[in-house]
Amino acid sequence: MRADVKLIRECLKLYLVMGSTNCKINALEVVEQAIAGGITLLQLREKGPNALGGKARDAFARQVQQRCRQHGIPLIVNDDIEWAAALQADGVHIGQDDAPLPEVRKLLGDRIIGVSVHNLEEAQQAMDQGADYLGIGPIYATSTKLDAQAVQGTKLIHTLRAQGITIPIVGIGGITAERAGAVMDAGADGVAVVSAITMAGDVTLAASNLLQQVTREEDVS
Ligand code: TZP
Ligand code: MG
Repeated sequence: MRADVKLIRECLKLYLVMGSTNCKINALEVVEQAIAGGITLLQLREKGPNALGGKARDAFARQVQQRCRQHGIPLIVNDDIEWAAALQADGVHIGQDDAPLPEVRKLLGDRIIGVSVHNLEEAQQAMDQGADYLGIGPIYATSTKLDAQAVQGTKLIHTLRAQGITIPIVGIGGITAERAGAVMDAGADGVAVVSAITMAGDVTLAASNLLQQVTREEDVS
């Protein structure tokens, strides 16, 4: 059975995207400390120079998965659909240059499929094809993804909501605790971050500060 939309919205609140090369300290320690701080979803994005490959990548993923499972946090794999299937990950996140969504759906069945989109047409298509959520970014300047597209602020999220894109949305790119509120106010269900958590001096505190910002409204209502 496909994951419930409400559940996906909950999971997207504080979405940690990370790989071993994004961390200052041991990556598994980052995972543990981020979980302690309250992350709600984790994407393994093991790419770029010095990224792990082969057996080392598998072993790392299994260790991350074990920690996620222990705490009921779904694990999403970036790009690599076969790897996601082999790991029995909870889902995959694909970009516009990856395999087409209908093909990915065939391979992964009911697992979570997130799609990066950069305009209304891409968003509409992903929604029509049954994406579970949309990733929008970079919202702010980022030095984590070197080939990121132009910074777009929160405008596209506002536009997508105004144009009837109703499925869950997560913003990504340069998001910090100070900026998270603006992303939520634009209509996102959550924020996806790399460096604000992985490079923090206190990973647990950084995650819990972010979580506080994305659950702000719930506290007052
Ligand atoms: N996609 C768009 S921006 C980005 C990705 C993977 C990197 C975000 O990293 P950071 O450190 O949160 O700016
Ligand atoms: Mg990709």
